[in-house]
Amino acid sequence: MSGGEIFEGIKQAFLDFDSEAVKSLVRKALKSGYTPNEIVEYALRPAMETVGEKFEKGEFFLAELVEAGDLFKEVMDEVLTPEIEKSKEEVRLGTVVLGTVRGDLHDIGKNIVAVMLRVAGFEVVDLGVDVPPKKFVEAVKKFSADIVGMSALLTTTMLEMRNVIEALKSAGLRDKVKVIIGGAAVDENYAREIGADAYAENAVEAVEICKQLLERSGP
Ligand code: HCB
Repeated sequence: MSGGEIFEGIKQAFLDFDSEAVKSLVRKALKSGYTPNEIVEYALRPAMETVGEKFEKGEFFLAELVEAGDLFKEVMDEVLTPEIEKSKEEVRLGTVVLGTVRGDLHDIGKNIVAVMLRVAGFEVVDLGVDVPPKKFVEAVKKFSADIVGMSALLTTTMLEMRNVIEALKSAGLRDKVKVIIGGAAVDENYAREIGADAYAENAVEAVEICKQLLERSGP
């Protein structure tokens, strides 16, 4: 089976909500040498995008969105996260305060970013979902964070990212922390527009960018 065939197989099994087939194919992909990130980016995330499109077209309903979320989490918890954790770096980089912004309950992507950052050596303070600006600010102070990472998947909640940046400014913290944003609702232009330091397309990019941001804020 080629990479393309394995990824297509995973995607199809995912859209059939066949969890055993998904997990077995994901294990097969790992054995064939694909990284957890490649499996997320080329199979699982595209499957989620198709679920979203079907939801938009009225072919899937909220029940399928929930089921897709649960299935993704099951594959992460049982197969991919343990695999990612095998490559944990014994270094201590900076502290990242991470959360999904107020009004938004999507946390799958944010959780992947958290795992990847921890494995790379970052201390991650995960504030969870539906996080108001005040909580980001408090956590930055309490943990002397180097970086704030925000996630948003809704066009309505992405607006909250600007509020968090404004709250950091009001608390006099904006020049002490770097800000990175991500999630399906946002992009590079939006990051620039709201005054974030960076946008990351995926979890691997988020780790690389956080390392660069630390270098830029270095002594
Ligand atoms: Co949700 N939902 N949903 N949903 N959902 C989306 C996001 C839509 C795009 C689907 C669609 O219509 N096409 C849509 C939003 C449309 C819009 O705003 N324009 C939508 C909607 C409408 C809704 C509800 C309003 C539905 C309703 O109730 N009628 C509702 C809102 C609830 C709320 O948040 N207040 C809702 C609910 C749900 C759940 C709860 C059922 C479930 C989430 C479960 C969970 O997360 N625990 C869900 C799901 C699963 C989705 C889709 C299908 C998948 C999201 C996902 O997990 N993707 C999504 C469709 C889509 O995304 N295209 C759909 C996979 C992850 C791995 O990708 O992009 O999150 P990611 O993360 C990447 C990347 O962005 C980056 O790294 C990750 C790894 O590569 N990254 C960061 C992420 N965060 C980062 C932060 C950083 O600092 C840096 C990088």
